[in-house]
Amino acid sequence: MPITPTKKIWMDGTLVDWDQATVHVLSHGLHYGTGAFEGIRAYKTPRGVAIFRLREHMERLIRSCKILMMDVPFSVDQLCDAALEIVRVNELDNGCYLRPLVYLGYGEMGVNPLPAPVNVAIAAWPWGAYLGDEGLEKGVRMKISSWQRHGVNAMPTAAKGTGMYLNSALAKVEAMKAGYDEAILLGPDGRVSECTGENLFVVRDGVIISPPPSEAGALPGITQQTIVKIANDLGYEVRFEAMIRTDLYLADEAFLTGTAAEVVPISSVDDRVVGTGTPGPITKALQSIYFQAVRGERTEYEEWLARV
Ligand code: PPE
Repeated sequence: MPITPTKKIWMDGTLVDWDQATVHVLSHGLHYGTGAFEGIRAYKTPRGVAIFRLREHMERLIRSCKILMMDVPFSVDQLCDAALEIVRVNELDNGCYLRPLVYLGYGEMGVNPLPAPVNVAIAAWPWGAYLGDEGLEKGVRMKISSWQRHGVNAMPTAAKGTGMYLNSALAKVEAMKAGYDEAILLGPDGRVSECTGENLFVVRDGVIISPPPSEAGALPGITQQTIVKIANDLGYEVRFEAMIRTDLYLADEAFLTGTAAEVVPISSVDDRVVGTGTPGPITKALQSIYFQAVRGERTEYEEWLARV
């Protein structure tokens, strides 16, 4: 998806012009994937633009960096302030996607990451529906990938590490080239893990189920947690439970969740139609409340919004 340039990018504490926000080609992160990132969305609300679950995202970024032993020279508060500032100075009043990135910079070569400088950047730009407007509305066609999600001792799946996305990119390309919208990855034990940039849920007999992130080797999703809260508030039973691919084929409903993707119905998995093949009632209810929450139309979820 193309990037729409905005005016400024926050880099290590200063605002840099969009076109000047460059790094040296010998930056460590470019060679070895040594970095961690976040994806955050801000939405237009009746009381101005607000960033959704900002603090939770910045806290996860710091946790990712702890796992990867990168000392971030900024606090969660400073990162949150920087994110608010970048939305403000770029006048992104209609909402945007934010991309905080911690990466090992220029000055050291060789795999040992410890001596390399830790750099931080936050960019923001308007970004449309990640899996398309039609996907949001009608659902997406999924394919189980022949690529396996990392085992938890191959890659730290609780971290949103930049290099880990090679695995996602391979799965995404395979699925797209085969004519599908998105891939579902299984872990080394054959259980369902997650998608290339989203967590996954199924609905069966009125119960909402998602693979438990630690066991499934999936990123603990903030949207996943958001959906759990909304579903509980609606009175649904939600379980974190391991699942296998046929659980997807036999689900009444299925959907995926992620900050970029938002809440997207799944219409089929490996050409097996899920439910009726159109978004089911529970998926639609959760999706609609999610959009109301991010857009500041639900007072009970106000605390999730950081006003710019
Ligand atoms: N799993 C993966 C692998 C993942 O990348 C994401 C977010 C999630 C689950 C959902 O997490 P959360 O956003 O906290 O609900 N993927 C981000 C990056 C997407 C991209 O293409 O870049 C995102 O959604 O911003």
